[in-house]
Order: sequence, then C-alpha cells, then structure tokens
Amino acid sequence: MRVSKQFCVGCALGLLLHGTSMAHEGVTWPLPQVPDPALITIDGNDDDWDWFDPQFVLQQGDFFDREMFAVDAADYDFTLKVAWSPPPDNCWYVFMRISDDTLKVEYDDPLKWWQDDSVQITVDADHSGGSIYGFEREELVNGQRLYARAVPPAGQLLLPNRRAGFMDQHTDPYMMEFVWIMEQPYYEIDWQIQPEEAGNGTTNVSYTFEWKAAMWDTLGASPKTSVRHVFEDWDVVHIGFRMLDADRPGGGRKHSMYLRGGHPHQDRNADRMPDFLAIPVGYEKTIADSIWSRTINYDDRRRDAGP
Ligand SMILES: [Ca+2]
Ligand SMILES: [Ca+2]
Ligand SMILES: [Ca+2]
Ligand SMILES: [Ca+2]
Repeated sequence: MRVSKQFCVGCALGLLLHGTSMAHEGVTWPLPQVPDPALITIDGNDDDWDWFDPQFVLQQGDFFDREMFAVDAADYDFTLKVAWSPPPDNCWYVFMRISDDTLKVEYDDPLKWWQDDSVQITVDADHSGGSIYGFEREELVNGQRLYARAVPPAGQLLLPNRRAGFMDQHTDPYMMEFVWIMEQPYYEIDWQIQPEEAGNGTTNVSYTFEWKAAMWDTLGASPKTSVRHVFEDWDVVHIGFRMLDADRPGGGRKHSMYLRGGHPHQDRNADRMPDFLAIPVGYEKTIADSIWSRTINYDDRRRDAGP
C-alpha cells in the first residue's frame, strides 16, 4: 500500500496507532531508509551498515517461537536490520547475523531447506493481502515466499550461480518463469560463516546474510510483464520473517520463530504478515520517540501460549 506523497508524520503515527483498514495483522515495524545505497556492498559483511540506528535492530526477543515459550540464546540467536531505498535504487535491504550451537545444512534440494537451518521470507509488496501459498500461479503473482540458507550447494537449478536464496513454490512442475527475480540485478545476496569451513553438524557457528532486492507488486514472467514496487516515504509493505533452527538430522525442527505481530500462516496468507513502514531519512528519531516503544512492547500473547 502506498500513501500520498503529502502523507505527514502525524498520519504515519495515526496509522501505527490505529492500524490500516485492510490486511493488518496487528503491528507495524519501522523500515529505516538507506541514506546512500552506493555505499552498500552486498558481501555478507556489515561494515557498511554503520548508519543503521541500533534501536531499529530486530532481535531474537522481538520474535516468538512456535515450538516453545523461550529460546536460549546459546541455542539460537540472531539480529536483523531491514531497510529501504527510494528510486532510482528502489530496493529493500536486509542484513542478518545468526548464531547457532549446531549447524544443520543437510539437504542439497532447496525445496527441503525448510527442514534445515534457514530463513523463510514472505513478501506482499503492494500490501494487498490474500493468498501467496504458491500452489497457483496467481498466488505467486500476488506475493512471494523466499528462502535463504548458508552453505548453498552447487548444481541446483533453483539457485542461480549458487546463490544463498531461492523463491519457493508448491507447484509441480516448478514455474521456472518466475525464477528470474532471484537473478541480478533484481536480487543480490551474499553470506559469510564462521568457522569458514563450517558444514552440516558443525557446532558453535555464526553466519550472516546480506541482500538487496526489488519488490514486485505484480509478478510476471519478465520485468516487462511485471509491476515493480516503487518505494516512497511512509510506504507500507507486508514482510514476514520466519527464522528456522534445526539441530538434529532429518525433519525434526527445533525452533520456528516469527516476528511479533506475524502469524504462522504468514507463509500462505499475506493478511497475516507484519507491516513495515518506510521511514524517510531524518524522521527516525520522531518515530522512535513516539512509536517505537509501543511497537517494541507489542504483545499479541502468542509468547504466553506456553509450550
Ligand atoms: Ca556489506
Ligand atoms: Ca540450535
Ligand atoms: Ca500483493
Ligand atoms: Ca541449527
């Protein structure tokens, strides 16, 4: 959902306080603006993210786990920085750092990555809501579900140039017409891991993902037949993060964590995704002072549900 260029800070605050009239799951998280996209190198290092206001860093405690009430940081911990840029760059940016006691990167087939240590990201750029499940073409046109995993294998059709991310679909056969969105220049992603030789079963790992990507209001078989999302001040987009930790071989997942205000069905229904509000450079303090405390204290009681 885009709002008018005259949209004022007061309106933005009202939006945050009262919620949007459509497709609003319950909470709005801030999306700070990248001051100078030219200074960001997509390499998995965050030495070019110094500008990011620390109070907007999303932390493990801002997420709830579907499996248990609290997650020990020694078991699984992470931080996320999420940002946007206006045209001509016109992208969304993510830097995340994850630490884990046991790395599980068992499956070469990306369609099985949901059983590995990975990140699922769902996007509904035009904030339309509706199904994005990926069984039907129209669902992928409406919104997309992406995965990122460290130590990406070679030789996988769905991982162009052995990239760390791919677009997930439940279709058979796979709709290859859409895979172009994971190619440069529309999607750039890189990762780093410590220790460098880490592989399946390595203990006490730390790894990162860094990406910048276009968003698509309507996805088609090519850029020409798609409608690229145009970011602007006070834009509201749907983004769902799902952080996945598995520590044992096979399909037993240990943690499945969603940003508060999200919902386990955000991976199929865009109405269930949290909102992200594009904050222009210079307004971070205004938003932080008046609204951030409310957002950070948002509690939908899912964490109280118990194991
Ligand atoms: Ca970087
Ligand atoms: Ca773990
Ligand atoms: Ca949509
Ligand atoms: Ca793990």
